[in-house]
Formats: sequence, structure tokens, C-alpha cells
Amino acid sequence: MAKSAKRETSDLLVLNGPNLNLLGRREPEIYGRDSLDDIAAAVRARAKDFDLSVDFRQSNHEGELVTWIQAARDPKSPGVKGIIINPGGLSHTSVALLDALIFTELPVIEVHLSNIFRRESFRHHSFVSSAAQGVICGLGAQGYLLAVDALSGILGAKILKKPAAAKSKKRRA
Ligand code: CA2
Repeated sequence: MAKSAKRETSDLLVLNGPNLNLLGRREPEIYGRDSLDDIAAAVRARAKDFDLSVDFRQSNHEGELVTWIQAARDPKSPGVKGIIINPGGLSHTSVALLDALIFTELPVIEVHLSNIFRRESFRHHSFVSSAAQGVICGLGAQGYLLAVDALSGILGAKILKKPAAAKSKKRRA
């Protein structure tokens, strides 16, 4: 393959489903005050601690999310090592997202800002969960950071720098 045709890919693909672009603007009592851009910046910073790069995306369209997930396994763009996904409302409806995630054979962590089990019963089931190695819900934006920690552990990523919390704990010991 010619050098110029080689596509750069990130280590972690972080996907966000419908309406998550509205974060920080409505319903802060459920979803917190952080915007999606705030969360993206925090995720990139956390991943950097593990020497991992991040491709952070949001779409209101199921098909677009499926296309992005499929591309993560494209042999022409190898490099995606794991997926973090908050499928939004599609969690509770989308077999297509489930199928696409299974197809990638990549480790997947599913994240929800809110505790879906304390909410309406239709939110208690997520189709995506059966493709996920782990599911984090109810911890707000911190859930995304915990998902980065979990994936870095799963991937055995070379830890160049430890997260600040771990560093200060070590200093106290
Ligand atoms: O808790 C989560 O992260 C959810 O995935 C969020 C989805 C919801 O349908 C899931 O059941 C749980 C909703 C995302 C909508 O986000 C908004 C943010 C601000 C204002 C309005 C919607």
C-alpha cells in the first residue's frame, strides 16, 4: 500500500448516540452539567495517561454509528483497539448496533451517564450490553473515564504516566 493511502486511526473509538449532543443544555439533574465537548476533552486527557489516542464521535443516526463501528474493523485501517459506547436511546432498541459491535470482535465498554435501572422500565434493557465486556452506568461523565481505565487494563496498554489520583496515592504511601 502506498504510504499516502494509509489511514491514521486512533486506539480508542468513543461513540455517542442520539441526543447526547444536547448534554449540558437540558436535564442536568439527570445527565450532569458537562457538555459532550467537556467529556471528550476529559476522555482524551485520561487516555493520554495510558498513551492511548482517542477518536470521539457523536451521531443522531443509527446507520452512521453502524458504519463507524464497521470501519473500526476495516483491515485497511487497523489500529482501533477498543470501543467505548454510550448508545443513548438506541441502547434500548438497536439490534443493528449489537450486530455491528459483535462483528468488530473488539473489547467494548458500554457507558450510561444516568443509572438506567433507577429510571423507566423500558431503559432497563440494553441490546448493546451483550456485546460489551463491561457496562458502567449512573456515574455521570466519570463513567467514560472509568471506561478508559478499564480498556487500558484490558489492552494491557503500556502505562507511561499513571493517572493523577494513582500518583498522589503512591506518594502518600
Ligand atoms: O444515561 C445515559 O447516558 C443514556 O444513554 C442517555 C440517553 C437515554 O435514552 C438512555 O436511556 C440513557 C438519552 C440521551 C439524551 O441526552 C440528553 C441530554 C441532555 C438533554 C436531553 C437529552
